[in-house]
Amino acid sequence: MSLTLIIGSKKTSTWSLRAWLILKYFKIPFKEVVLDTYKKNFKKKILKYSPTKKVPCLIDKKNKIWDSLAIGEYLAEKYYKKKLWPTNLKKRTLARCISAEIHSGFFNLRENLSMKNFSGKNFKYKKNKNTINEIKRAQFIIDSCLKKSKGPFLFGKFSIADCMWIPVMFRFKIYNVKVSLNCKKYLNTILMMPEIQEWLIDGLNE
Ligand SMILES: N[C@@H](CCC(=O)N[C@@H](CS)C(=O)NCC(=O)O)C(=O)O
Repeated sequence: MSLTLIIGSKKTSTWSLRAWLILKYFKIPFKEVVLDTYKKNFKKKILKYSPTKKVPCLIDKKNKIWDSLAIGEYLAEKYYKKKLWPTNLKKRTLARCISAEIHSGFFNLRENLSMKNFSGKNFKYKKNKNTINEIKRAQFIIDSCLKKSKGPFLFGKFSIADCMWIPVMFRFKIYNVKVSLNCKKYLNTILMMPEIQEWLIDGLNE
C-alpha cells in the first residue's frame, strides 16, 4: 500500500474528514495515521509529514500533499478512472468552484459554528450578520446543486464536492440550523453512508 494519510481527531477535524472520505468512498487503499492536534508534541510530529504543520497530509512514496483540496486533485489525477469529479465539464467546473469556495472562505461560519464534535448536538452559535449571510450562501449552494442534480449527492453521483461540503452539513446538524427539505434528505443520505458511520464510530471511540 503506497498511500498514507495523516489526519487529526475524528471527533473534530473537518479538513481531515474531507481527504479521508475521498479515499474511503472511492475505495483507494491507504494507511491512516491519526495525530492528536491538541497534544504538546503535535507540531513536532506533524512536521515530519507536513510543512504547514497541519492535517490532513497525504504521503505517496516521495510525494507529500498537504492540503485537503490538493489531496483531492492529486487523487483525481492519479485515479482518473474512478471519476472523482463529475465527468461533464460544466458540472465539473461548478463542482470545482464550490469546492474552492468552501476551502477558501466561510470564515464566520467556520469560526462561529466550529466543529466541537461530529456526534454532538444542540450547540449554540453567535447569530451575527456575517455568519447568517454565510449560512444563507452555503444553503443556496447546496439547495441549488441538489435541485439541479435531483440528488442523492450534489452532482448526482458522489464526488469530491460532497467531501468538501459534508462537514458544513454536520455543522448545520449539530447547531440545529433550519434547512430545506432537500438539505434534510441530503443529510440523511450522508448519515446513512457506511464511510460516515465508520468515521463517527471511530470518533466516539477515540
Ligand atoms: N487548508 C487546509 C486546512 C488544514 C487545517 O486547518 N487543519 C487543522 C485541523 S482540521 C489543523 O491541522 N489544525 C492544527 C493546528 O493548526 O495546530 C486544508 O484544506 O487541508
